[in-house]
Amino acid sequence: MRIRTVTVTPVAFPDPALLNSAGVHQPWALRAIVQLDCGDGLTGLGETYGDAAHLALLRTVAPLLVGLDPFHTNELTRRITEALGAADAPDRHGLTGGTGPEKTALKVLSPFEVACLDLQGRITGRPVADLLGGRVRDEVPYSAYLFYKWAGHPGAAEDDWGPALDPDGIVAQARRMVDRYGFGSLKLKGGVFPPELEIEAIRALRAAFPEHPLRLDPNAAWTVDTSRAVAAGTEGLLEYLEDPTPGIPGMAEVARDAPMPLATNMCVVAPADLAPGFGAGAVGVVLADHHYWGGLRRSAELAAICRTWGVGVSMHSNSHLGISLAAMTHLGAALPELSYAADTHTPWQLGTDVVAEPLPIVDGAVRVPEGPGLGVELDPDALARLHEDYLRCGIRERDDTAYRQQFEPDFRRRRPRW
Ligand code: GKR
Ligand code: MG
Repeated sequence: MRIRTVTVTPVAFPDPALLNSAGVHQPWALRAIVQLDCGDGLTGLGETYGDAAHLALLRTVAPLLVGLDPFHTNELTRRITEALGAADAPDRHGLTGGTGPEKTALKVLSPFEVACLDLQGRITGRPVADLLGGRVRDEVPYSAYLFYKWAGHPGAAEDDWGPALDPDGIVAQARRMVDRYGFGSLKLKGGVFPPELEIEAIRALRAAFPEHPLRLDPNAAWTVDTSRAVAAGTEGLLEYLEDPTPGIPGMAEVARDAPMPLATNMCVVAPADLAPGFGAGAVGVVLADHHYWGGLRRSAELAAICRTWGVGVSMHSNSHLGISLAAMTHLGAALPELSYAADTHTPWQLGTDVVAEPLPIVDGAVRVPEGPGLGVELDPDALARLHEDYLRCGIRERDDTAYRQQFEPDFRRRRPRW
């Protein structure tokens, strides 16, 4: 069984005006869909970022994978890392930390590794979770991902979720997320308003949802001193505080007397960060993300390293579609170390997807598919439509800062800001 064709298709899907420390989400989010075709109706699926520089690297390596045995992921890795050499494709938004050739190669590897695992599952008739050591849970819990947001994109109609610009708006958004999807924990994307206002929102969430674990993630918008003050001011309210301040040294300073663990998807984001980050005691939780940790098996390795260091594991997400949700769910099912509900942007995609039957979120969790591979099928018409949207939307790179500056020319991305 060999890979005969490799297809990389950029897609775009509507994204609401969600605010963060970098700016605001553009009207379209980009992804790339990878298909590895082995003939005989066997196609493996992967999903990754769709930004132009990343897409160019995916396209550079794609032809080199023809002829590869989908079970030989070591050879897959060798071909990709050799071909990329010192290539680097930094993200403009910086919301997943620094970059470099190692992280870039792992980002490029990821969707192909996932697609190989999907193929392996389809060939052997086993779900991907089985290829990762077998499920330790039948359902993977996800948390509601709350965002401050504008009512709609400027110049467009108000979207289905409406505005959320104060504690009442955030509580209303949370109520709707919990009613609709049954989420059992809540994460607020902060770094948008001065920290006192975000603490108020956390207090309002606590009052409205006394039993729900809460998290706050300002994406490194605060100085060490501000982070310390917020950590002290939210004592007893948060299960973790995520990336309050930039960099390992700053995080380590905050962690020293924070009453809750600090979590990260910004300062420990590549293998080279593990020893310095853990050695400095900078984080108590890593948000694994298979999209930049090199795929599902390497994310499982990351979780094992976290276990060795006594560091907890959660899961990070950016705007994504149903192939990624399926991959995250199989990974989450097979990770004994997953100690927190995973993040997902799924509700913000408003039902748009490239898979025929997206996995539903019920009672705050996704049931692990029983079928072979990832357990989701591509909808070719939807793929074609979303590719057309990509061609038409004019966006080729995620840039939350530049988009926000179109409406607030004085807006600057500053980390830290407060
Ligand atoms: O979607 O705006 C967003 C988030 O801020 C995302 O880009 C972050 O990478 O979800 C992420 C996080 O936890 O930092
Ligand atoms: Mg984060």
